[in-house]
Amino acid sequence: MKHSKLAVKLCLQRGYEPLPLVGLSDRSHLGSVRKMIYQILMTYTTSNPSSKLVQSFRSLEVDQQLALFWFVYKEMGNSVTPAAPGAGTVSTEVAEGLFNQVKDMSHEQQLQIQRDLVTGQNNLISREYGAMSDTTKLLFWYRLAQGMDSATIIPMPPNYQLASEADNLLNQIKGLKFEQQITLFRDIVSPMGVDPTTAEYDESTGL
Ligand code: 45D
Repeated sequence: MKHSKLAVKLCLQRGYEPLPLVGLSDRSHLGSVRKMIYQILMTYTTSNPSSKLVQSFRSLEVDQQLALFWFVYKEMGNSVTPAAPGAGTVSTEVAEGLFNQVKDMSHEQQLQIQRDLVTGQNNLISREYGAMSDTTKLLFWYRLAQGMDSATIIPMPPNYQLASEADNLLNQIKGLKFEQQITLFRDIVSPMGVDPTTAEYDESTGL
């Protein structure tokens, strides 16, 4: 009894709702706690608008993913400023270094390398990409899109039209709040490329 009073006090001190106060007083309630956690997780993963959109995005063909991402960039316009303060985990130099490697390639290679990133082909660029933080990945894609604007990176063909599925997705993305959009883009770019810490040895490339 003394024990649980102490527990309540400690919880309150740390700003947590003590279990006894929400009606969960002893170990026999552990099952209910697990059930609650499970329900919360399930609600999150099935009703989180971003996670459904991520899945839809990934189910598009690679060129449609690239094209859609381009239109997203166009929509975002000036709302993104890479110099934004509080860009804690972003490494501008790392993003720039990888961008410069792509910039030096031919237009055809630039397109191929972006397709490879999307599909997770094992090559040096993909591995360097996979070693970057999610925010740095975002910045890298942002730099590529800027490069397309100035034609240092292969530009979009003029009058390119999105397929209806991708266009539908674009409209859903437009309807998200800014923070939700950023979360979505992070979730999209995060698994692209190859994570060098977990990738299996590839005999054909020796990577
Ligand atoms: O010929 O916290 C097709 C930071 C086929 C700051 C093609 C940030 C036909 C820190 C495939 C269509 C700024 C990093 C050609 C946050 C054909 C921070 C080619 C936020 C040529 C939050 C298509 C950053 C191609 C954000 C090559 C929000 C398409 C960044 C390429 C957002 C498309 C970045 C590209 C976005 C799209 C980048 C490169 C939305 C890039 C989009």
